[in-house]
Amino acid sequence: MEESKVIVHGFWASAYVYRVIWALKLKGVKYDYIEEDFSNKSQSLLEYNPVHKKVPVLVHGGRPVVESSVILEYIEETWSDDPLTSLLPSDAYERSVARFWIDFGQHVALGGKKFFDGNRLGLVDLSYGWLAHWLEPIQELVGVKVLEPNTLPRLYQWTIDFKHEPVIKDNLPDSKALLEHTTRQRKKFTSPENN
Ligand SMILES: N[C@@H](CCC(=O)N[C@@H](CS)C(=O)NCC(=O)O)C(=O)O
Repeated sequence: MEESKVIVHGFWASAYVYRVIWALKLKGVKYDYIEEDFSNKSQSLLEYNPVHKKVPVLVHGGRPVVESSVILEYIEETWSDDPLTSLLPSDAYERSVARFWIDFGQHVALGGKKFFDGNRLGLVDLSYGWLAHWLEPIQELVGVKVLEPNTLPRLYQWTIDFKHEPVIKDNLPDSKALLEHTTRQRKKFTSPENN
């Protein structure tokens, strides 16, 4: 195994996987991608992530890293030479604030900034990235819009700015396919066999 080879095991509709893809692209790290079939997971996925058996898995030089938030930190620490591609603030206190928000899970406080850490995308933005694309099909399916310019203007604007960034725009699953996938998932979870 080549020491620096990077492989991502993913699934096309997974927002967790896209976090990792966006971080690698922002860092300019080349990687191979392996699409997983959940009904027939690859032997390597089962070996690399025996506890959860989930994607994303990042394999670097033959060693697996699992859990998207852990992978994001690993990417940030491993490809740290160029300060222009850093995804966390340089100041330790600011980093702790960024990590608080990554951990917090739900919030709308962006202050006056375009992205969570100012004008450039960082790990906090990538963590919330699912809101910008994966919430749409959910809203469409349930017929309720929670993220609207008049209800959550800052967060709404953030989703626009986020999806406008080239790395993000070029790396998103197709909206129509995602809606179909979400519809299938909903049917599966609400079918009587699951209750
Ligand atoms: N906490 C995990 C969640 C990953 C996750 O839920 N992955 C889903 C795809 S979105 C998966 O691999 N599902 C396959 C399965 O449940 O069998 C992370 O952040 O990486």
